[in-house]
Amino acid sequence: MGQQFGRQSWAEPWKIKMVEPLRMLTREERVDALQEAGFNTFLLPSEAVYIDLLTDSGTSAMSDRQWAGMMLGDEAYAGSRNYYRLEEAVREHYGYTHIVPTHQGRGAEHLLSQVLIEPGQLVPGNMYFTTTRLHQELAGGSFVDVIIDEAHDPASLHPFKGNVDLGKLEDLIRREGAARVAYVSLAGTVNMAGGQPVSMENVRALRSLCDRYDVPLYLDATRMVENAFFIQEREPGFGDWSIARILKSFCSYTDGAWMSAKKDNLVNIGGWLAVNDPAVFDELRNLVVVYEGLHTYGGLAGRDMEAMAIGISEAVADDYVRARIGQVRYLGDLLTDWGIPIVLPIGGHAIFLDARRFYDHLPQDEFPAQTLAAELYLDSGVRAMERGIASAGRDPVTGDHHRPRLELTRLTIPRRVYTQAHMDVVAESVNRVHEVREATRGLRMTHEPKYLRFFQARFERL
Ligand code: PM9
Repeated sequence: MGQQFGRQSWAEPWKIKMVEPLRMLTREERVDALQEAGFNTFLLPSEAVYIDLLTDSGTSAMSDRQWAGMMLGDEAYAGSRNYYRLEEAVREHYGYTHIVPTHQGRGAEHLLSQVLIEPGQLVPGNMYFTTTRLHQELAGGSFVDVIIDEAHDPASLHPFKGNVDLGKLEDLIRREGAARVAYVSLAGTVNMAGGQPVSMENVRALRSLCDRYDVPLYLDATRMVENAFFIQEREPGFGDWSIARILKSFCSYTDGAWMSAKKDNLVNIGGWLAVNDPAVFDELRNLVVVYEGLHTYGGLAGRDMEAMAIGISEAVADDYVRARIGQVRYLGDLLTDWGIPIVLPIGGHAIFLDARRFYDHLPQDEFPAQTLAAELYLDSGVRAMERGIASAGRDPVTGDHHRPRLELTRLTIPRRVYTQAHMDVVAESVNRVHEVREATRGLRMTHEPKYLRFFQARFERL
């Protein structure tokens, strides 16, 4: 009893109004389904999955307000009122002047890369992301990693492992010349590092450095709300700031942002680009009509933009963000207590299992993280995602595998979808797979697509 004093639990600031039944296949059925899917969890039909932790992208539960908003869709081809609502919501919460809707994040990445990058230019950033880097490369650019070294160490407890190493960036600019740098590509939080945040101090210093060399600074705002939570929690001086205030203040140091609204903005589909420079906006607004749709819908229905506008303001509520990250931590704390190796500190959207330490007998070429995702599915029907050598792809110049230091399997928590009891079931499954780890064999890739191979690659058991 005594231990209960001083304890302060979080609870979701919502209750459940509608449910979707889940079904669990038998082990024999799962063996067949995984074989059919070539040991790639992306190729499993969702009906063969019990608890789906593949991604937090487009998998959120919308609120009753968002569903009501869907009925207010203005499906006019041009000038839908929902576009103006979206514009207003982005201006209010992210603070940028000009907004272009896109069908999802990579649509925005495509347009921004085409507009900002000249062939041969460099794009330094705080760790690569799969689709972001590919669009930078397709536009003729080369990504250069300038994140702090601690980000590549799963055990480092640095509170802001997403920070840019300003020394590395300045050396690059001096060595190559500022004209060769298209822009700095900053993500908050950093997905591939384990959902790790960037501090306000770092973005401020980055802004001054970029100003000194006249280099633009653009933000991947996909999980920036979650980044704001870590600033509030960890950075001196921000404890009594609201998430909304931190978010807007952070964005004010950047020239613009791209967004996969399928994450922080709590919708099943959607994205946007937002910039302050009218000349860049003009080019983006012109290009969007080629690839996405008219500049007032960008590939979305009016109802999608309405749901997004509502999601943007729901997502910055302090109690929502606290419960969101509280749930991720609940799962991570269970696993840590049981001695399972995960990326620390626990990040914003997922628990990243450290597959290198989990399967320390498997070399990286035998895809330990892919193997772990497959084993978890076999054990319990829980679906996870590989974030290691398969996701990293190949160097476009040498053709060799990129070999990231981080070889991770991601248990990604959709927003407002699963309960604490689901987290218990997931943790128990990870523990069972961990107990038999020494007898587990790795995988061999049998089919390798050219772009973003992790989505559609096939594997077989060695
Ligand atoms: N992220 C994820 O599961 C979706 C598919 S995996 C490629 O983590 C960032 C930081 C992302 C992201 C997608 C995108 C692309 C950009 N930046 O999926 O095109 O995490 O909406 O966004 C996924 P879209």
